[in-house]
Formats: sequence, C-alpha cells, structure tokens
Amino acid sequence: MIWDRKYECMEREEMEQLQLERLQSTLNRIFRNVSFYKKRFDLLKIFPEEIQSIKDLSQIPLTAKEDLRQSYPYGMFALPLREVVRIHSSSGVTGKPTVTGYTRNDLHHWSQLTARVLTAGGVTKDDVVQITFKYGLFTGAFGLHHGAELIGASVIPMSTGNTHKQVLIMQDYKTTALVSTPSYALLLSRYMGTEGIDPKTLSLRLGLFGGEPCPEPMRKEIEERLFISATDNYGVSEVMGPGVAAECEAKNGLHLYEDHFIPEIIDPLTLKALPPGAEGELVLTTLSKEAFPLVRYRTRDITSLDYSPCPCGRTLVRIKKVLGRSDDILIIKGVNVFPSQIEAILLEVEGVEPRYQIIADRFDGVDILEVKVEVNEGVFSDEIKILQNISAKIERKIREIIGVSAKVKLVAPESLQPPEGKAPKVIDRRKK
Ligand code: DLL
Repeated sequence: MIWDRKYECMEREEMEQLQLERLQSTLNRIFRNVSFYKKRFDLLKIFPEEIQSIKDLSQIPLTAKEDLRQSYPYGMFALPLREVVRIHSSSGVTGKPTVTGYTRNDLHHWSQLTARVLTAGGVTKDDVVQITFKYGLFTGAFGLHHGAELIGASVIPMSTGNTHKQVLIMQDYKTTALVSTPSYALLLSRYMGTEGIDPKTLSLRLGLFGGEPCPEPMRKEIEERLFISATDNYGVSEVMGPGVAAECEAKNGLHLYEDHFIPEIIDPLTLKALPPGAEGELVLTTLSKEAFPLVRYRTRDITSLDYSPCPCGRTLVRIKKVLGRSDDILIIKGVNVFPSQIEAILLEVEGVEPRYQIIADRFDGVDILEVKVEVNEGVFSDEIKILQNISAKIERKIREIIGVSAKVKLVAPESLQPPEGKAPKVIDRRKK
C-alpha cells in the first residue's frame, strides 16, 4: 500500500520541478536567516537566485556535523524559538550534541513521512504498533509514533528496555507490528527462545526496523524466528529523524522521499559527485524544513542511488541498504576494520547479540582494539568458563577473518544502549 500516491508516484520531471522550487525557497530562507550559511555564501559569492537547476546545488559547500556542533545549540535555526514547537537532539556521546528544532508544519510533514514508512512496511489502521525506541530526545520514537497515529493504528509507546515486559505486553495487547532496531528485535526473538515462548502464539506480523544497519542475514534470522515480514527504514536526526527513506514490499532498496530531500552521492575522500549506481557517501538537502533546514549535509552513510523502476509503483529513487559509514572505518595497525565485519562474525556466534561497541585506543604508540559484546539472557548467568570460551571464540574469528587481534569483553544484555537512545558503534580514542 502507498500512503501518498501523489508524491510517492510522481513523474520524474514533475518531481524535479517541485524539488527546484522548494530548493530555491530553502536557499533564500537560509541566506536570510542563518548566519552560518550567509557567511559562507558571501565568502564564495553564491547568490541563491543563481541556483537555477538541481545540478547547480553542487556549487554550494557541504555541511558537516562539526558545523552543527559549532553552532550549538540554536545557531543553525532559521526561525526564532517562538516558532519552534519541538526540540530533539543527538545523544552527544561522540561530542557535543546536535540540536534540531521543528515548527508545527515540520511536525506535520514528519508525521506524513513516517506514515509513508509504516504504510510501505504494511501497517494499516487495524494494526497494534509497539514502539520500543526510547521516548525522549532521540527522534526514533516520537517520529514513528505520530506517523502510526496518523494512519490510525493503535500505538503502544513502550520505549526501550525491560525485555520481559515488552514480551508480556506483546502477548497480552496482541501487538501486530514491532517498531525497533533490528538488533533489539533479534534480542527479543532469542529471549523468547530461552524463555520457551513460541512466537507463533503471538499476533505479530510485521517488523519495522531502523536506526542502525540491518544486513540481510539478520533480517532473515528475525523473520524466521518471529514469523514476520520485516522492512528497513532509514533516517538521520539532523535531517528529520525517521522518515527519510524506507523499503517497500519489494525489499530491494529504500525509497527516499525526494519531495522533501534531495539525495546526492559523493566520494568521501575527493568530495566529488558520483553517478547513479556508484557507491559513496550520501549527502542530503532538506526541502520543506522550516526550523532547521540543512543544505548538502554529509550523512557519512555509504550507499548508492537506484533510479530503476520498482514493482511497487513508487517512482521515488531507492538507496541501497546502508551497511556502513565512512567515518566508522578504523585502521588498526594498518588493517582496515569495518564494523560490518565484526557484526557478521557476531551473527555466527551462539550466545551473543550483534550489539557491540568497538573501541580503539593507543598505548605507547601501539594500537589496541577492544570489542564490547552483549551476551544474550540465556548465557548471561552461565559459568565464567562458558563466557570465556565465547569471548575466545570471537577473538579467534576476528584474528582469522579480519587479521587483527582484539580483546573481547562480554557485557550484560541491553547494557550497551545508553538511556538517551543509541550507543555509538565505534569509539576512536586515538583521535583525542
Ligand atoms: O537513527 C533516526 C532513526 C530512528 C531512523 C529510528 C530510523 C528509525 P540518528 O540517531 O541521528 O537518527 O542516527 C542516524 O543512524 O546516519 C545511519 O548511520 C544510522 N541509521 C539510521 N537508520 C539506518 C538504517 C536515527 N535503516 C544514523 N540502516 C544514520 C542503516 C541506519 N543505518
């Protein structure tokens, strides 16, 4: 099903015209109201009225997370606070948080966009939607909550944690759609396994996963364990939150909502634009946001654009599943280490969850790699010897497959999720 046929199935030419109009109005607004952009445009002699096509966008410099941090908290807002009705922010675990604001119109668009995400994933007004993202400054819960209400579904705002209660509510309230990170869905499914709860006795039929990568093997395992159909959805807090792109029933890439965002792919090293199909870093420009517009924002996420037709009927471009970030690549003693490699290893080891944190440090000039990994409920209370065997197994696999030595530290279930929302997957202390 399609929530908004007019925009999700628009002819390309018409879409590009709409994008250009919205882009010009966004550029005018930031030129007038955001000193960060005004200074940049003045310096480079860029005049918003000279941007006459989407292609001209490449003349405008990129915006990085660091720019937002330097404008902390409200420096990048394009409207006075009196027009802002909601504030969210990133957790700030890796530095100063970035703060985003929404006007009433922004919130209206946001709900529309997450309603598209949920509808694409199969949610209707007959569903009971359990949201297990943290309600708070993190955009995940509130974003999808309002979209689900707009559709008319019955929303259970569970928030994070307390797996036992999550399952209990799922059973008693007859939850049909689970909104979570894929790793939490996996944890839930494995918990049911150890507690002897048969997922077939639940009413669950859909999983809507986002906030972190969901590699195919992970999706497959969750679908098989929980007897559900799972779709992936993508978003970035600074850009909006959830509601930027989502899979449809074809599950072959995520449709990006081009009437609200212009995507570009750049080479993360040369910063040059790359053609459709080429893999590189996703850069997003917002087209409708009033309080916190962003132009050419570097997401750091690695993906590619696919303009080929989709059987679902949407004409929106698709981004390939995001499996990594350009800033997550760690070079340990000269070896490139990708978090997705560690994740693939963890998916194959019994007793642990693919919930982890990679910490790089340097002592006496030597790189040290530590990987914290959550064990699942089933083995948490097991003997030390069993836990030691598990960590030794992971260490061996990391050595054999990636070619670096790492110290693996097993931690309690659900302990890597900070109260604010998501934990960073990579912490590089060598940068300090
Ligand atoms: O994670 C917003 C969100 C919440 C999206 C809930 C979907 C569902 P941030 O905390 O700012 O915002 O994190 C954004 O998370 O740049 C990606 O690296 C990663 N990410 C988000 N969704 C996906 C996904 C929210 N579906 C960062 N696949 C992004 C892969 C994802 N990575």
